[in-house]
Amino acid sequence: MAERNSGKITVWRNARLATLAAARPGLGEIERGAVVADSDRIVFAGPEAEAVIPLDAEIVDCAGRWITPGLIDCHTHLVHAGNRAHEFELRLEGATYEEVARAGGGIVSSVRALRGASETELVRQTLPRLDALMAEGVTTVEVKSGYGLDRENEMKSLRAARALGEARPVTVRATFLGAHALPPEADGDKEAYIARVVDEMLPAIQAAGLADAVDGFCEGIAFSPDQIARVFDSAHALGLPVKLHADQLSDLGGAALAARYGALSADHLEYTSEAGAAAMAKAGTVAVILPGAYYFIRETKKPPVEAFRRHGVAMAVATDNNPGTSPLTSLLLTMNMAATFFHMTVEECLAGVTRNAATALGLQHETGTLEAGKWADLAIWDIDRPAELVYRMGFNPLWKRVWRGQ
Ligand code: DI6
Ligand code: FE
Repeated sequence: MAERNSGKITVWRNARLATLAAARPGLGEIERGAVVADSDRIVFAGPEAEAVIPLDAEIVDCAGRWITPGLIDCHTHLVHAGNRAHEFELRLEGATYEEVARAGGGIVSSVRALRGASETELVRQTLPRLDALMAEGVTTVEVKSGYGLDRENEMKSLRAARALGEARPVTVRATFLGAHALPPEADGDKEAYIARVVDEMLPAIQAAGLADAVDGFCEGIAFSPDQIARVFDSAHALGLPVKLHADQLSDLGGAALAARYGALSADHLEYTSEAGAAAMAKAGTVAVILPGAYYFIRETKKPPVEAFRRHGVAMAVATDNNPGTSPLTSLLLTMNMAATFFHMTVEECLAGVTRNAATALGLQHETGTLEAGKWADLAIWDIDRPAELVYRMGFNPLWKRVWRGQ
């Protein structure tokens, strides 16, 4: 902290804190608490009686409201064009997600729409979704590519993701998901497409500084563990961390594959085995639970939350916002689903959209808890107890959102 420019001091006082600090039990609750920020960083979060408050500080009286860390949506496909309401109607008539995908709908129809949209148009269509997340206290959001599926359009998607962070006061982490689906022009040749991901797309994206991580979709309808391993090998060679859509529709050993590569996270995980959970625990790979997709495709197999607990795997919770399987832009509702469907506790849900979500993005030293040294990313809520954030459905009690002290 020696390097810090001492700037504007802001104090949020007369508050109750859920710090989510790992060293404290439970939610790390502090009654009569205060948060002090110097410019964009927290310098104190604790009992108000212990806070050092300079005379010229800006004071915000929170009148007993609760402060949590700003929320983090650590898995989204927020940048996409158009929507798939028509496909939804087909599914209501009985078609399954896999049937729609095999019949040329699904992800590929979103690829056509994205290729037809300019970067400006993509940003324009995405901002309302980002605004909906931010209105519920989101201060960090991960955004994947994966609807471009060629170099030019994947780079356009990632530039659009970066542009979101310029257009709004929010931290954006961009993830390259070239290995998401096979584009129509690949004519069924997955090997040749993976070679393009590795030889053409990844190096260009890395050179342009457009990606913070690399993701893949390991699934029968997408790519095999061997194909994903090739993508991960080159990601690592370029110094990029990896994540994986693993075991969503079947168990191909995706969780263990992610763990083998020291992945930041493995996501979905409905079909993950006990061995997969154990491997993730050993690697410190975060389990990202995505109840929106589970709900929307009417999955019945639940992720092995109990095994994750037993093995000590950190769990995050995210919207998976995407046009095909999770057109969801509420992290509060997502927590309610995680609790109701998967029996995650209030503490697990809240840690899942703060501390553990930060770890799933490699940002655990910057955000995700109310602790000195972290960015001053706060959500201030008009509630009497933190459980209300998980309990309600379709109600937003956010009072103020603070991103990097503002
Ligand atoms: N798993 C999903 O649920 C989404 N992508 C993925 O890898 C689906 C994306 C889509 O259908 O557009
Ligand atoms: Fe996803």
